[in-house]
Amino acid sequence: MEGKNAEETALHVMKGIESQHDGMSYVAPKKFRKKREEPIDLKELASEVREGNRTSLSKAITLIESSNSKHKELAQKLLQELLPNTGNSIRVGITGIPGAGKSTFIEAFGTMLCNLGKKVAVLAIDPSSSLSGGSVLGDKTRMENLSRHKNAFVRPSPSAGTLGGVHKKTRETMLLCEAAGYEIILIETVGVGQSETYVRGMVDFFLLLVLTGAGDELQGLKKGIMELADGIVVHKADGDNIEKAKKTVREYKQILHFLQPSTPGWESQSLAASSVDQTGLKEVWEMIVRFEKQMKASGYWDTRRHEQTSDWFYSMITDHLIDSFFGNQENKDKVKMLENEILQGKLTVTQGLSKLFNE
Ligand SMILES: Nc1nc2c(ncn2[C@@H]2O[C@H](COP(=O)(O)OP(=O)(O)OP(=O)(O)O)[C@@H](O)[C@H]2O)c(=O)[nH]1
Ligand SMILES: [Mg+2]
Repeated sequence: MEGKNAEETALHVMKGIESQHDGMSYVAPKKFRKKREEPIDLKELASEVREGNRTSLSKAITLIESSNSKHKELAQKLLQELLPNTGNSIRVGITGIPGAGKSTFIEAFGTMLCNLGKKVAVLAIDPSSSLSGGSVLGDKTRMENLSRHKNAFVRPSPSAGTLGGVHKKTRETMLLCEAAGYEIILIETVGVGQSETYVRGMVDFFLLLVLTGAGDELQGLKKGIMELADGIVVHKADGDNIEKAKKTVREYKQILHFLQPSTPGWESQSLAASSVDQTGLKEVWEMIVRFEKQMKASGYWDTRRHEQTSDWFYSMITDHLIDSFFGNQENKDKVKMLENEILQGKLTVTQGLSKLFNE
């Protein structure tokens, strides 16, 4: 509901009375609202986005996030208009378990980059938000300084939808931010489930934040995630934790040596940093710059981006086919019926499939 209102406010001019309260009865404000939709001038909106107007950028993102079919169509036209202005950023994904300090890191790292004169946009993918009502950037307070910086743009994650849907919107939001001149896009994602794979599929550099004392865990669970990372930051390397962090960095270095690199031609690095003490942040940036240089020189930068766009297209085709198949009641009924026959042992699964598609 909240999201919807925000959407309306950003896209329409609301006319009328907010609420009426005469002390005796309360009249729902909606009845009195006459929605007047201001026609959106796409060319104008596009040029404002290109000029880096933040209000217009927010408006454009709201359009992208809208599920209204008219908005969807407009959003795609806007994106098409802006496509020539996209692609000129370094896209960095940042992951780590809850509490690893991702938001705090982005605030400190982003502020440092902004102070270097870079334009930084922060986005988030939060698969849990639609379930728990929480949001990666819901605790926006931690990014208060960064959001106030003139070179920064902080956008909380869309609050609803499947992970697939959120990831699609984040990609398009990223393109809009590029068109608005943002040179570095930081995407925060919680280190659980599928979201890392999604984010790996849309960024150039993938950064994993870990904590000290990971020891045994290194052998098991995290291998998959570690193989997605181009850099591993042992975070909160401050106070009593500094020595332990150095030791953990050495451990990660040894392990990374044996793992498949996430990016061909790049040996994934490990280093220590503290967002509280603001140490190691410059080194993280230098690592990313080195990565960009090497990958552009080898040609892999463009290769990966092309692959990512193709993968995106194919995954959208799959999503579309699934949606249109299950969106059809006749298909749903037939599936249910065949499922029952399968469960009763009358049909094999393969036979059920053949019957479904009349093959
Ligand atoms: N000592 C120390 N504490 C830190 C540092 N960075 C973050 N923290 C603390 O770690 C806690 C978690 O920080 P967040 O930035 O919210 O972590 P997160 O990874 O974004 O968490 P989720 O969004 O819930 O996944 C907070 O209490 C921070 O104050 C750091 O560099 N040093
Ligand atoms: Mg966070």
